Amino acid sequence: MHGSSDERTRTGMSPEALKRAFVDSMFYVQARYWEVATPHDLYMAAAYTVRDRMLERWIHTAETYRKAHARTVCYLSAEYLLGPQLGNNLINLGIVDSARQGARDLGMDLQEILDQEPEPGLGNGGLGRLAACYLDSLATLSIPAIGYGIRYEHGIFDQSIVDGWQVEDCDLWLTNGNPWEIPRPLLRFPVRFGGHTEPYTDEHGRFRVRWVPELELYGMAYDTPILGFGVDNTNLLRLWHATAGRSFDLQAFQKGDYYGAVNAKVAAENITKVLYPNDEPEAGKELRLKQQYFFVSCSLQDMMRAHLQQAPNLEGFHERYAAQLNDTHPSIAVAELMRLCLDEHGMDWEAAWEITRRTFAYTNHTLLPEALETWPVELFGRLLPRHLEIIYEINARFLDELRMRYPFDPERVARMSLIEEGPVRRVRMAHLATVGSFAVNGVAAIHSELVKSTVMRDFHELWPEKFHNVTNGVTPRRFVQLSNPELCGIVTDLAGPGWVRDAENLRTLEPHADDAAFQQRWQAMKRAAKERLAARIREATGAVIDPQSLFDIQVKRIHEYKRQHLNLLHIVALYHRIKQGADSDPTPRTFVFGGKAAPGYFMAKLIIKLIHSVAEVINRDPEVNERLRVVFVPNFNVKNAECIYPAADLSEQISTAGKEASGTGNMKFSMNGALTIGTLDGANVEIRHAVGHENFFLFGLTVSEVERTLAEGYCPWEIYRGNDELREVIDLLRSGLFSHGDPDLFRPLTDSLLQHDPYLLLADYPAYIETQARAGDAFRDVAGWTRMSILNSARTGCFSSDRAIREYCGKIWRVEPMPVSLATNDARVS
Ligand code: Z57
Repeated sequence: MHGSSDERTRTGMSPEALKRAFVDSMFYVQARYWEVATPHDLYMAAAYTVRDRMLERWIHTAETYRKAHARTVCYLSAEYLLGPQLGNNLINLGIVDSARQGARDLGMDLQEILDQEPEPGLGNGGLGRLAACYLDSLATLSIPAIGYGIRYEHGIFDQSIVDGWQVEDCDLWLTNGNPWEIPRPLLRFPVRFGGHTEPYTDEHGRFRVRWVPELELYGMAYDTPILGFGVDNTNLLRLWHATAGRSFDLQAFQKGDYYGAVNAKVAAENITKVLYPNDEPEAGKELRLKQQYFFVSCSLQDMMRAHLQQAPNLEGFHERYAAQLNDTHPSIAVAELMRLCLDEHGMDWEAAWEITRRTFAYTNHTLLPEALETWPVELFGRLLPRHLEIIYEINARFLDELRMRYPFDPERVARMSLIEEGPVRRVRMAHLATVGSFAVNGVAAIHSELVKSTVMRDFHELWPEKFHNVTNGVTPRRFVQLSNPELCGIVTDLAGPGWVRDAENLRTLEPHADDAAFQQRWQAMKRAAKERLAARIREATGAVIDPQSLFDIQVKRIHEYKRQHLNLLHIVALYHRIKQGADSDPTPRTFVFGGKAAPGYFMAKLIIKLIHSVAEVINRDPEVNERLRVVFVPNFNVKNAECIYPAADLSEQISTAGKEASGTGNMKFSMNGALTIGTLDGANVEIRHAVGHENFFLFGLTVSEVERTLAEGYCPWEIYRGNDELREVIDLLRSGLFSHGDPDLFRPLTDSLLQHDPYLLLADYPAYIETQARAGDAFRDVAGWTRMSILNSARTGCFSSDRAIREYCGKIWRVEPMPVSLATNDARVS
């Protein structure tokens, strides 16, 4: 009802209204009464209270978009690393204070309630978290958008540490119920696998193909509302859950093979069981391809259904939708949209291809050759015979074009083919995505240039206008406002609350960088965050760290190219100097590590063991541990991350130049006032440019120097021989000092460094050590450091995901905001 006061509205936002709704939810949703309610019950009641307020916005948003036939962005991603929802939803609704007050009135602590929430970890690392930041910004910018993905029953594994080794435990995020999702049992689409194809002639005498699948299952939708910040727009995240069909296995059922059918049912439901835990994937897992096709097919069918509710045919499909492929994981969509148009909707090839090519855009997130997805033709054809045919046809037409264009260059034509020829023929998914899209983008300026000059070079020469850059971004709602309340308070006092929507307003900090009183407030902010992290680390590991020391932090997936072991070489060098009584960096430091290793990645797991082994020796040694501490935060996830970024003084972004596509943790750190020690890689380049070269600790080879070094026959052994300290450090690792006398434990790591060193740690070692020393010195100049810290926050507003989404909207999607206002909503219930 218009004009109804907040007190009378069922979904009011005052502490009184929230309390009443909370008590109601406790009773009617949780079916609990006060005396027996567990902390988890309190969380659930709070979540349902908040959800009610989201639902009215969500329904109104859906109605507004539908009535306007709004052009809609569909973000297709196999991963969404959302992190806990309750705190973020309170922020985006603007009711944190109300909720805190309401909780207090009822004798509860809001933080304790927030801590109850398990983390929806439906992603591995950067790519999945990026998708989550983009959902936040799409809603905040009032862009009609749907996120499509997979409702994994088990997200990324929980990491625990036993004797210094990573142990994986199954993630159980759904076991206590998920209050944020709405199951849609009636919103189901069939998805087929296997079998064969048959030609036939349709009623118009046209040649057609029929796919006779072996297996049919269903995808069922689970919907999660995604609030915008400070707007009423609330978008949809639709995740698909696999269930068996009624006659689960056509073959088995006809034969009356009941147990065979039961097996098929189990196999069907396995598709959405678990997230593959590799950040840069190992290839060739059949179930992984099934997952990809499964969610893509459901999503495209859903888009078509919605489109055909409002349009007579599919002609305008690409005007209604822009579908973004988040890496190649959903790139089978190109073949699936063709199949749906051709086989299910009777279109001819040219019309289907026109729609397909104008619907998709593709984001590349890596140049690592081992991470570029390809599928063996044999496996592909067995699972998706019709799609393989379609891909062959796309390829045949594409290669004809290429031969016309490059008649004397058959090698180029072979390089560009969708099929890699060789002992095992493979489908190249990046080529499929590029040929089937109207735009291709990289995720940082340097990365986009490398995409054009290396992996996609031939394609860039053919279609230069197709290639773009959109530098990644991160949401300031979660990674500043929610994670760092003190910083939020400082900026809000200067700039007003609007900066959270317009992060460029962080610039209002800049004129205060040298103001003594302001610097004190800034230091108090850092200090509070460091104390929170210290308390959490103590709780999680028992380790005691000193908030006065320089917090030098590297948190990210463990990978050789990210060079956590370069960081370790520096730590061991500092240790070695102290033990030798040599003059050494007098700045007390706490080195913090965190990150998961892919379960099958031996070297990454050995790096985790080495971190713990070095920590054990250093932290126990009274001669050293006043100046150095080393800790590993187990189970790095969004929840832990929120506590870590604000506490950092120094952010380690030390990948080999050319290997990290962008990085996004680098942005979260510098927004929170950490200085970066980093290479000219990924978004580091742009961060350094934005904050000013004098406020960034740069070291290391550039991309072209890396290339040259490798081309000239890089010999790490010679660097080892020529650098006394480096040699002593590596010899210490090989001495058994860090492995209870076992000289072999870390041999795979040291051997790799001395023999090949593919990520050039030794080449970058001297510069890294020297730059670390400068950082240590700079930290002792408190005013100077504080100034640099303030300038890092002040100048990194451009790394807001709002900026990134604006660029996608303008350059790639050509979609406009459609603001939604609840004030005009008649459906609101009193
Ligand atoms: C992933 O997290 C990233 C790339 C991949 O190819 C896969 Br698979 C997973 C990361 C990059 O490594 C980061 O550099 C980048 O910031 C992030 O994706 C988001 O673009």
